[in-house]
Amino acid sequence: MTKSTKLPQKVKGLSGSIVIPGDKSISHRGVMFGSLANGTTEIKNFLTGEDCLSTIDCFRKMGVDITVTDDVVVVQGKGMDGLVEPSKILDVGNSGTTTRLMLGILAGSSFHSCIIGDDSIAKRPMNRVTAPLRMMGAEIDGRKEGGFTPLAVRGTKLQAIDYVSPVASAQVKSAVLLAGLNANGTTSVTEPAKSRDHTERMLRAFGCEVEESGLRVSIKGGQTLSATKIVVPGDISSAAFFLVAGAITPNSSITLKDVGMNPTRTGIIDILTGMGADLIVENERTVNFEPVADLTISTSDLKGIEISGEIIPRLIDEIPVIALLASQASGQTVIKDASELKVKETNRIDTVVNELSKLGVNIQSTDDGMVITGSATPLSGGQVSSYGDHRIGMMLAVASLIADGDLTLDDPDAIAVSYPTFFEHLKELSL
Ligand code: SPQ
Repeated sequence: MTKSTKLPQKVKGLSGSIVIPGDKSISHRGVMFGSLANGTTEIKNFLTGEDCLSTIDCFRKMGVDITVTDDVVVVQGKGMDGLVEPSKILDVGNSGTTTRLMLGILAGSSFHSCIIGDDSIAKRPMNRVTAPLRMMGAEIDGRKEGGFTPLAVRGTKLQAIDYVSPVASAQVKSAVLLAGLNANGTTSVTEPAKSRDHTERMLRAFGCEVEESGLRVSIKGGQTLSATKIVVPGDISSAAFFLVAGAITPNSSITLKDVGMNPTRTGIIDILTGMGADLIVENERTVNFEPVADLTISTSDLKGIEISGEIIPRLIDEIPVIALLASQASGQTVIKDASELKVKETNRIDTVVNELSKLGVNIQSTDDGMVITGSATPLSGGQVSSYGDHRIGMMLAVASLIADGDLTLDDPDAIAVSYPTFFEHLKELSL
């Protein structure tokens, strides 16, 4: 493990183009659904970040033959009843998506399994998933009244539920829908706002019927999945770091290719546009079941904005880098309704406010977000930390491009969770 690294020094500008690596959410789901399908699923442009490799490792432990050749993954599906009891503990590493979606699959399996993760996973609440699964009859045990890893799952026959989720969370929705696939009857989930819908789209690509009506999604139990070919679009959450870098670094114009533009994920595009960024969206197309485009962003004069309500689930993972963006905008940016940030890899309200304050940003935390007062704030150097959170690490690396002093980042390896080639791409674009 690298303890700390010197971040790049202030650059003259950013120029050129990069292809954004595969989407993390879609890569996880490709392996999971491919494992449950009948036949061989091929996944191209798979994200070989550590989180998705954890998913592969867990499904291999349940008897699935999965090969990885560069960024092409081939999954030999076992069918809905074909997973086997793992003789080893399923280690999800740092990945909340692996933990929560897999719980939905394991709850209705015919075997016993145990899940463990790293120190960050041990602090993340799993009761948001285990509670509805228990309503379906699931037998799940864990620390602190069953809500935290390590977790033990005794697979059992499940009953459908009509679940009204208190949070807009794709992980909750997906876990309940996946459990619903194995349950008697039709399972529905209603969310307070729409979360990312990759599960719904991909289940359909695997031949499943998924009904949607407003914020309610339903699935009939007993359906089977048929293997398919998937091309994973670039991850807009990874692209976000370069979108912000291009907007705030003087003398910059960069193109990001093959970026996923699923409307449940494009809140960052709306915010950049609303703040006045010079952003061009080109070559819009659909790859498989997901929209994709090329994005060109150039140095921009930005103004502060309020970010709240239904847009929050559409940009929840981008908030750390949006806070940095806001520090370079004129006026105030207020981020509200984002208390979900507290249960991510770190408490992202605290970690963003701590680290940006160290660099001289005028930023205050609130109960459900933060307030940033910008105006091309000059950033100082110093010692900062990712706290083991990939998105905090990458946000700080983007800050280093415009910082006046040298920045040293503690725990930089966390970045490999979602963007193993991040520093290479940064170097490629730097003038
Ligand atoms: O997988 P993990 O650790 O939960 O990753 C994060 C991230 O920043 O990469 C969140 F910390 O992304 C989640 C995202 O916030 C991935 C995800 C998904 O693939 O379904 C959904 C979102 O979480 P949630 O809790 O809102 O459903």
